[in-house]
Amino acid sequence: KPFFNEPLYVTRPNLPDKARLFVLLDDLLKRRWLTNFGHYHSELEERLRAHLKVRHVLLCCNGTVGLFLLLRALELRGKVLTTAFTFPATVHAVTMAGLEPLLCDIDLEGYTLDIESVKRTITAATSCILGVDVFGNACDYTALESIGRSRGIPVIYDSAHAFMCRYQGTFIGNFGAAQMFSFHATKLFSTAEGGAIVTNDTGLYNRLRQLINFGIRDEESVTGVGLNGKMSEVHAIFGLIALDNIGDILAKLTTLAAVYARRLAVIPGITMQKIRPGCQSNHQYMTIQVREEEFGLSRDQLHAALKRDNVVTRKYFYPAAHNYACYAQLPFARRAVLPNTETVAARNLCLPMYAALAEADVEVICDLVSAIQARASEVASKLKKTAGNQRPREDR
Ligand code: T4K
Repeated sequence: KPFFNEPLYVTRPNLPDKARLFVLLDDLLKRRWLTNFGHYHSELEERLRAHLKVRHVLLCCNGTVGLFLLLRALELRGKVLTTAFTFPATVHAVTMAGLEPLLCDIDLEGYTLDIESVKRTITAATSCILGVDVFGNACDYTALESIGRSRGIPVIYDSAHAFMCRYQGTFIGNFGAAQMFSFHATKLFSTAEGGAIVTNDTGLYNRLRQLINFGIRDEESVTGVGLNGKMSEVHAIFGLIALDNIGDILAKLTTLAAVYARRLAVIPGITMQKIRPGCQSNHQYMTIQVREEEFGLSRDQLHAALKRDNVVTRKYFYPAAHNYACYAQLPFARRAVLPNTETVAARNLCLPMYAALAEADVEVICDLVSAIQARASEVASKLKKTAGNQRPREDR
C-alpha cells in the first residue's frame, strides 16, 4: 500500500481565485475583444514591465515560440552555442529557427553553461550564445557577456524557470540581449500556456512585435515572414490574477525549500544544486543529485522506490539533448564531449515542489528518502523482484 493515497506530483498549477476570474471573464465577454493585443494583454505587459523594471515585455502563446521568434528576430546564421541539459524546447527552438545547436558542457554543481567549455567549443561560425538559467539558477552572465562582446555576438537566455529570480539585486529579465520566461501551467507564475520575451533593446522589441503577428506592420504592409505567437486575453487574465498572489507563492516555496534543505542535508549521497552567489532563486524546483556510491541506490532506483509510495518525482533533464535520436547524426552527439552533462542528467531528480504542498508532506517525503537510504539493499532487491511483474505506470 503506498504511503500517500493520492499521487504527489512534481508540481501542481497555482490556480487563480475563482470569484476574481469570473468577474474578469464576464468583463471580457462584454468587451468582445478576445485576442490581438487586447485590453488585458496590455495591462499584463505593463504590470510585468513595471514589476521587472525592464523596458519591454512581449507576451507570447508559450515560451518555446517566444524563443524561436527571438532567434529569428536576431537574424542569426550558422551555430548557436547552448546546453544539452535542458528541456527539449531550447535546442528544438534553435533547430526550428534553421540554426545548428552547438552543445557545451555544464558545471557539475550549478548546472549552467561551463565557461571553460564555452571557450573551448565556440567557433567563428557561432552567431549567438543561448544560456539556460536552469531551475532558476542564473548563468554566469558576466563571463558569457564578456565572451559575447569580444566576438561581437549576442547573448540571450532561456530563463523559462527564472521568473522572479534576481541576480545581484536586479530581476532576471534584464540581462543579455533578451531573456525568455515560460508561463506554463507548471510554472510558479502561470497563464496556463504562455511566456514572454523581455528586453531593454527597443529595436529588437519592434522586430519581435511584428514577427509575433505574421510580420504585419500595419493594415497595408507586411515587413517579413512571421507567425501567430500572440497571447490571448483569457491567458492574460490568468496572468493578472496570478501576479496578485506571487508574493504569497514565493514565501511558501521559500519555506518548503528550507525544510527540504535542512532535512536532505543529513542524508548520505544527496546533494543540492549550488545556486550562484548573488542569485536569489524562486525555489520553483526542488532538485537533488543522487550519488549512488554513497546513497546505496541509483537515482532511477530512488525514483522508482518513491513512486511506490505515490511520490511522483521527475528525472529532469534526462536524457540530455545530445542523446535525442533526432540529433544523433550531429557532430556534438558524442557522449564523451559532455561528461558533466551526462553525470548530472544521470543523477538529477526533481522532488514535489509547489505552493499547495503541505509542509508536513515535505517532511514525510524527506522521511521516505531517508528510510529508503537506510534500507538501500533491501529496497534494491524489492524493486528487482517487482520490476518483472509490474505494468509500467504513467510517469506524471
Ligand atoms: N525551456 C526550458 C528550460 C523549459 O523547462 C521549458 C518548459 C521551456 C523552455 C518551454 O516553455 P513552454 O513552451 O512550455 O512555455 C513541463 C512543462 O510542460 C514545460 O513547460 C516545462 N518546461 C517542463 C520543465 O515541465 P512536462 O513534459 O514535464 O509536463 P507534464 O505534463 O509531464 O507535467 C509535469 C507535472 O505537472 C505532472 O507531473 C503533473 C503536473 N501538472 C501538469 C499540468 C500540465 C498538473 O498538475 N496540471 C497540469 O495542468 O513539461
